[in-house]
Amino acid sequence: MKRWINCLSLPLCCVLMMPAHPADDPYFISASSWEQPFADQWGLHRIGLAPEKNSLQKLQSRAKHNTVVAVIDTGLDYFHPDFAKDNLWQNSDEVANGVDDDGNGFVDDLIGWNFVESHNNPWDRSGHGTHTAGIVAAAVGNGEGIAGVNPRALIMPLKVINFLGRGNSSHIAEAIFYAVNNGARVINLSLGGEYTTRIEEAAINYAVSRGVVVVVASGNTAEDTSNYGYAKLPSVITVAATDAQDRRAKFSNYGQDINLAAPGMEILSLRARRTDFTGISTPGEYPPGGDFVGETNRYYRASGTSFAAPFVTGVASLLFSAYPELTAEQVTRMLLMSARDIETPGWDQLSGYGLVDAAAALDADPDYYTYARISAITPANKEGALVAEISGVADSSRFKSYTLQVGYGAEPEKWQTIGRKQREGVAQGVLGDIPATVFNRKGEWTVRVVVETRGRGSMEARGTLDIE
Ligand SMILES: [Ca+2]
Ligand SMILES: [Ca+2]
Ligand SMILES: [Ca+2]
Ligand SMILES: [Ca+2]
Repeated sequence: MKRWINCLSLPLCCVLMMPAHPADDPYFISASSWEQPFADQWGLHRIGLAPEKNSLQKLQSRAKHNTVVAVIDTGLDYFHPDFAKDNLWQNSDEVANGVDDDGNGFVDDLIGWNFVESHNNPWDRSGHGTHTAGIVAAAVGNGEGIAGVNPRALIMPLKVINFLGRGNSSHIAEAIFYAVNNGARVINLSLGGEYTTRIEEAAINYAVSRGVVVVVASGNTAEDTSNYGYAKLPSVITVAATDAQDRRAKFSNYGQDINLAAPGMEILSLRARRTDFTGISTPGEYPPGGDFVGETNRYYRASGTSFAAPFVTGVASLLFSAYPELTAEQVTRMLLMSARDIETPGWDQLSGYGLVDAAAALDADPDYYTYARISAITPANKEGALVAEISGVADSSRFKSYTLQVGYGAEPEKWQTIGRKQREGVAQGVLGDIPATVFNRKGEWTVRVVVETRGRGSMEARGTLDIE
């Protein structure tokens, strides 16, 4: 089956001039380089790695250990001037001698693998993989270009997508197995497609069973993720895209599978030599070179959930680099529970638990969780009465109680509590029934579950239904 990359191009809007500052990574503090009305690295700033109060330096200095991050994509321009050799994974058990020294099934796999052409050079001829990798691990404080999220990330480039933006599922599965077996702790999959094959699902299950965090892009077709590739798999972290106002990007896929959101509009990162990948997704209307940035054209701006996922990948790897003893489950909890709530209160279908926050994630309690979700509202007949059966999640490591409430309209001013406080959590299942008689007006109603915790406040989630 075919897969493609999750990017698209968007026109720029208006102009805002900001004063230029001298700095180590010039784009980290500059703005309007392509006449956009926001900072050049706005995405990094919005996830808590900002120039103010040296937050980038303070937070990144907590990363003291290397973390291997597999970027399963179009490859990597590992000679880019803003990509340090120290950030490239090296297979220390392999030498260039035509022999598979470490017996892992790949001859001379010194820095990764090219699954498309079956050789050891994962060079990027499209640019998508280099852009993705740059968000995670562009060199920080080197007087050049941009800053990446985690200066201690080691990028393992695994090339599965060709220069036309196409790849196949067996190569992707092989690359996932390779990543897990060769030390990756985080896998970034900024790839899309309509469904997943058995072999890909097996590969992802293997990665998760081995304690690897798998981060995937939710997709750019503005549709429900239940129809969309890896995004719908329960064991991965599915990432939606936001814009510079912390709103969900219009193209970003949504649904029950969304776990987190991250910046994904007009993201500045590294441009691989001789590449211009936006033209692949928007032929005809795209002027060649229209997304190049900088006098040397070595930087590139692009939009898509492809570039939201690597922010989450970067923060996941930053957590491992700060605390290498963490498990994948703990890292996932820290990411979700520390996310900044956006869109409707609590978990929602557009942004999951919210916008990833590097600063809050680093200080999160690895063992704390509170999950609140409404996954379905179904009419049912119980003991002769019509009810709305509410399914979802109401669970916490510090669980106290939960209640179901209803209100009229999309954003109710008043809430009516249904039944009594429930003293037992629900990991996934029926939260309760609401008698149909409660819905005494036509129109949209909102149902919410509110989980009360011991000492950590409350968490809510909402669902809506139409009464005709
Ligand atoms: Ca080998
Ligand atoms: Ca060798
Ligand atoms: Ca740099
Ligand atoms: Ca929300």
